[in-house]
Amino acid sequence: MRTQVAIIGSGPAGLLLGQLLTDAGIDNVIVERVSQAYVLGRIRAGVLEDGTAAMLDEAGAGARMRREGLPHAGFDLAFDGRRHRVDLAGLTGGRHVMVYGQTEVTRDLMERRAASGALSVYEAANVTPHDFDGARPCLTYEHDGATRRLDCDFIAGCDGYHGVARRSVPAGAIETFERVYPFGWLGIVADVPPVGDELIYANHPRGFALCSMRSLTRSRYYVQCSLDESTDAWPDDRFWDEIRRRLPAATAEAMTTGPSVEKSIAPLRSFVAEPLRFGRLLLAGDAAHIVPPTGAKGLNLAASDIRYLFDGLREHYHERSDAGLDAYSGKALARVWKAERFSWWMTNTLHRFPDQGGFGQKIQHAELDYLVGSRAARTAMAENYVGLPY
Ligand code: RFL
Ligand code: PHB
Repeated sequence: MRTQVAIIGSGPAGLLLGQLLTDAGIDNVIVERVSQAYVLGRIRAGVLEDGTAAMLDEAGAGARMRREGLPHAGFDLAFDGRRHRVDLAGLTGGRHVMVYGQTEVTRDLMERRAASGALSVYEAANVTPHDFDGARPCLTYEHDGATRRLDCDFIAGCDGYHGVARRSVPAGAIETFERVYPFGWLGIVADVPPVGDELIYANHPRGFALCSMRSLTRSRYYVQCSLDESTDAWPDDRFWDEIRRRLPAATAEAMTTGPSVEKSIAPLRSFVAEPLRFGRLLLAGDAAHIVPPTGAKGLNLAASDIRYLFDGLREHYHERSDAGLDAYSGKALARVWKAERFSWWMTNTLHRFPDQGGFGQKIQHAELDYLVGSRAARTAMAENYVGLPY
């Protein structure tokens, strides 16, 4: 089989790239390790920058998000028993974020792809990129008991942090940067109305807590936990008691609790691999970089990578220019590093660190106090949260 762009991974990065290419008349095939149902079962991101939302529109997959998504004009910071609003719209000239789950983004993109007739191969085992340092790369994989070969012009590695694309690059050609945080997030989904109209990010001596949502009837809540925790040790009652202890009293009292429909623990990590291009293999999204979820940037960075990568591929095929592809890695990484900085800063500002000590806590408190008291500080936070320009 032959295509122009072979895409590894059917997450948001791969699906978005695939749709933009299909709409531009550039042939592509998505090859995914797990089943479509498995991809749709993963509960992940919830906050879209306006630029990400605009890319879903551009890919013809934005209609349901515009109908059912919740535009948010601000969020609250909670500490010392009080809540303080960060007026995103007021601080950024009217910009909003869109609260709409990654599961729904993925579903909308999959439906759009199915309608446009482009091919996706699910449950492909042993996907392996070959010869991307030459002019004729290909992928091999196993599907339905047979080994298949997909010849292509380019391979897009959109296969997430644990994928095969980054690992196929010779060690000497890639440099990685990493910070692992000494805690994780224990998250639940429950079919109860969210405690507030907007998200609440809480700093508390017992650890960070986040009140988010998926809809007006479905809440998404997180608490910072240690890395050796297991969800077995967290029956719903314990979770609800813990999150309420970390919130201002009036907020805790207003919280509606109920049985969780999902519960999981995610470790927190910052990671960047450089560069993003190795001949005809191009990395995008979590395959190339990870941020801790505190700044809500992971999915949004996948989208901004795809913005630059799609523009580069379109120029290659339609304008016979490789300028965009040559600039891809540098442009994408410049934006990635700013989101890495912001996510690291939000994580440092809001979590309890085991080795923080009295000095660290005083500095953290001063940072929060400065944010509450300074419009300039809040503006810097707000412009990063709604998303830096592409
Ligand atoms: P994905 O979504 O991981 O998709 C990669 C796909 O590649 C497949 N794959 C392979 N396919 C073929 N062969 C192989 N060898 C393969 N190996 C892997 C996988 O099965 C998968 O389908 O990467 P992508 O597309 O780059 O998208 C990135 C986002 O998923 C991720 O950054 C976000 O979920 C991060 N994130 C958040 N991002 C935000 O922008 N806003 C948020 O509010 C937000 N909250 C979160 C998050 C991530 C979380 N977790 C669980 C890590 C909250 C959490 C708790
Ligand atoms: C979520 O709703 O899952 C969510 C929201 C904001 C974050 C991280 C996760 O910063």
